[in-house]
Amino acid sequence: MTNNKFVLSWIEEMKAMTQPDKIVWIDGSEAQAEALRAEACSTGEMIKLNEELLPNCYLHRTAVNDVARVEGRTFICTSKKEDAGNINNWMDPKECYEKLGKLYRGSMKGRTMYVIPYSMSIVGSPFAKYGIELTDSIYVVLNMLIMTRVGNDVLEALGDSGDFIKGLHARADIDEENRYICHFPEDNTIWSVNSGYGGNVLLGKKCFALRIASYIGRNEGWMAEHMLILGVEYPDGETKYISAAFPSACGKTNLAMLIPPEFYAKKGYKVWCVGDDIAWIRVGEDGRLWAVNPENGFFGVAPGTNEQSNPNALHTTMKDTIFTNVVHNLENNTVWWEGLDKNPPANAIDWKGNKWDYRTYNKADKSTCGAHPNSRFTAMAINCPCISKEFSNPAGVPISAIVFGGRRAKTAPLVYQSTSWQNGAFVGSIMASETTAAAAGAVGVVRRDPMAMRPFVGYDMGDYFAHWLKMGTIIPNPPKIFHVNWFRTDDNGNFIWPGFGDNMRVLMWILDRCEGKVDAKITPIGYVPNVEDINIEGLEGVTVDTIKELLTVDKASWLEDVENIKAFYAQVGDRVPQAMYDELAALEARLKA
Ligand code: GTP
Ligand code: SPV
Ligand code: MN
Repeated sequence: MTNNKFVLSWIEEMKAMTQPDKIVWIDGSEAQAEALRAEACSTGEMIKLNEELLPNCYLHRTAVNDVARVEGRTFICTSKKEDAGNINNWMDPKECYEKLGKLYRGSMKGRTMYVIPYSMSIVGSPFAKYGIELTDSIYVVLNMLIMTRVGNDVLEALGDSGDFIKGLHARADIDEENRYICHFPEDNTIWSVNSGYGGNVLLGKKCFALRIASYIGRNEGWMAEHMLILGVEYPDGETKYISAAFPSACGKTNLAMLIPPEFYAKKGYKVWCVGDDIAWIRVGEDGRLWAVNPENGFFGVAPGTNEQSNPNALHTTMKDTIFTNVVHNLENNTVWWEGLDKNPPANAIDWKGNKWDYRTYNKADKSTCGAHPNSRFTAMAINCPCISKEFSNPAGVPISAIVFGGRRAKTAPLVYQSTSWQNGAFVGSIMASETTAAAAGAVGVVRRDPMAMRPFVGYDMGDYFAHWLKMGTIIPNPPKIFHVNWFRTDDNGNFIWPGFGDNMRVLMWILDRCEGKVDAKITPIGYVPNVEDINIEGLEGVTVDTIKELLTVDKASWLEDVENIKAFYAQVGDRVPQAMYDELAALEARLKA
């Protein structure tokens, strides 16, 4: 496969520790993938779905205790604790290697170790970074084949170099008490053990493309962000690109694939998806920021995905897809999840593998769901009806606007614009959002989630803020920075803004602002639209008064937020840049004026 001595000696070392019966190199061929699918079906690890209705689609169920990322068990192992910072969990690298070494020892006895050479971004492109994941899970292999670019060409591109990310994953006993997701940014190494779930085990994704890449990007002068990338094509054919950072399960996939409301569609506007979760961003030769999506597929939230909310995502999953923890519809051997349609199958198996009677479903009690709230689909980007023609462009796309957003029932207005790059970085740093089922733990609790990166920064959060500020000084022509909130609720807890495709109405205000085509009102938090500038043509139930309500900036609740931000900055610690404190003080002063 390769003569690369860095690769071979590392694999020998990992083999000696985990003791697999055999080693299989993944070459990226369809024949090998097909054989692995067949093997996974023969052991029950995967279930083949209806070939006519869902060609080449499979269902997988994880262990009941293993359904989401585990932030409490995720560690950044730098030699100095302060380099990981206060927001991350830290373990001494030596101690961590020893501790996990014991868990890995002999864990692959009787099993096969798969060697997955993969690339984040187009193989051979200037943006590309390579990794090798060793795993004893066929499910991981098949997911990585969709989510990344896998195969021999990666080994060829790597050549004799030792510049690759060494990922080791072992299922071991899927023991929650001994589950660890550990990153060694100084060694380009990731060790994951005792999980079989998504972000814990598809090591190219959060572990590499965000945690390790953010560390590399800080050292090299670029950014790895938890952002979607989309293009808005105007009737004259010109396309403008937006990247947006929302926390997990807060709407990136949905926004990235949105269908324009009829008002815009009729005029010839189109929206194209470049990426739905991760962006690697650099300063281009023209002085603008350029972004690529380093992934090759989507690991998207299933519940709530339907013909109305996100038809593009739904159509993407109609072939070549792996579904995880959704309902198995035994009537026609397909899948179902809450919010797919109003016809739950009568004869069905729930995500835990038990017979499921939809009549027992009670919206208020998540434990009665047929699909897990964090059930997901793994689907190929090229199967997406609205995939951008720039998806595979190694140069990426130029970014006109950066958008931050969270899930806030109150406080944050529908949209506002920062007043400068520095102020925009501050707006990102004070982001907050209600927690979701994407990570283990309580759901619906507001927490600060700077730039939607709280779980994903591979170094000190204060240094990360400083990196954002520094980027501002090296981008001659920076994008404008905005903040949105689709999730404001009324007194009954209902979302006020219709969201989904109608979010385009807000994107158009944002793009108009970038071109200086529309005025705005200055408030203590930044620029807010004049009410009449959010287009509501054809929107049922939304009036100018609704928009007015969505755009209100309530000083009292913002002042409460300021206190919360102060506490959060104190928690981040002494590396929070002075400029962020200056921005915070200025915000407080404006709110009190
Ligand atoms: P990760 O893959 O976890 O990083 O999440 P994501 O940000 O891609 O989230 P996704 O787009 O899958 O959205 C998750 C949830 O948010 C789903 O339940 C959606 O139905 C809901 N959602 C997305 N967009 C909107 C919106 O505009 N309004 C409302 N009310 N809900 C939305
Ligand atoms: C997220 O939680 O932000 C995800 C899903 O995108 S996972 O890959 O599991 O992290
Ligand atoms: Mn994500």
